[in-house]
Amino acid sequence: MLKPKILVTGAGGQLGSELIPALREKVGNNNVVASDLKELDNNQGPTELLDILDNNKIETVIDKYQINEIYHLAAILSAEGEKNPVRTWNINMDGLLNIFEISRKKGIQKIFYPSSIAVFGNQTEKINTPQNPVLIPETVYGISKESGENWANYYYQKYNLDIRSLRYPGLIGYQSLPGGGTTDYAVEIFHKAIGQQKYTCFLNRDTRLPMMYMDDAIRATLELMDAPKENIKVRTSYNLSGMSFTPEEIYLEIKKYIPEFEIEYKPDFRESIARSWVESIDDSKAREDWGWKEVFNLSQMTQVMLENLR
Ligand code: NAD
Ligand code: AKB
Repeated sequence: MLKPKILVTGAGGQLGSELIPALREKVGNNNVVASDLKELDNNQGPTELLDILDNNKIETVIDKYQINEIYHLAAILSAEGEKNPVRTWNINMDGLLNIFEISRKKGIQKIFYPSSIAVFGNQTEKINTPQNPVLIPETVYGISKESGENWANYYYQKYNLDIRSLRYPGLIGYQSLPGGGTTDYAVEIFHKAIGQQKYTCFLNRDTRLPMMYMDDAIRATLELMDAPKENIKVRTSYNLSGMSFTPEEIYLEIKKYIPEFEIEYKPDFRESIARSWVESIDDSKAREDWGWKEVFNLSQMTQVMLENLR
């Protein structure tokens, strides 16, 4: 096995901003190239301006740094994606196929592809959703993630390309802001609780969604990527579970620390996206195959978020 030389696409987003330091801590600053469409405010290691639709530039960057692992994070998320479905499809799908095809040709050793609970739809079992349920997603983002999972499986079966994937729940962390998703409310609510002490929520009070604290998500990613190849039995994408809660439940948890905090509910188009997803996830395959176990529940996460944001 070569020493990892990692390229991260979409590195300036909510996940990338926290994954980059974790990867650099693990393999060394200079062995992780952070790339994005936008300029990155990052001087701990190499950075590149990289549009994932630009094949030539992807190849140039891979050659320049002798990349052998890719974390392909760049995508348009659920809510933002609905504003321009065709553009979302192009970025999410053409970008992904560019990465898979170039990786195959250049012999990249490992690829991480983040999928999402957005692959689930109204016909999916809502409670304790199994690994292989009916997948008929309602958003273009969900359609692209579900198709991406099948492409990942295809490239593994046909070319033995070692692509590993997680269906992340909504991610919540204090170091970065979310970028156009339906679960964004669960980050915004902390910022508003500390700032204005009042929050207008775009989901209904009782809309329950799977969520995960960022530290758990980063650890899951690193553990999946470190697992021996023969342990990775799911080549579409692993179900992954942390916690599940409603807007009212997280509000009441925050209110324990900030009693004057108030919330009102004004659901918009994101409510129907959230309702099409599921409430809780059965991630027993991830637990069996590579030993996944979450650490953070709602009360632990709330405490850490408030401590750090203050
Ligand atoms: P984000 O929207 O915060 O960041 C995405 C990044 O991609 C942005 O920095 C953006 O500039 C970049 N980007 C967009 N178009 C690009 C292009 N053409 N070329 C290069 N870069 C481009 O998203 P995130 O929350 O950091 O998510 C990262 C990945 O994780 C995505 O694939 C997303 O689907 C997945 N995911 C995230 C969550 C979550 O809750 N954050 C949950 C499930 C899955
Ligand atoms: C979104 O809400 O779109 C993302 C996700 C769950 O994929 N946070």
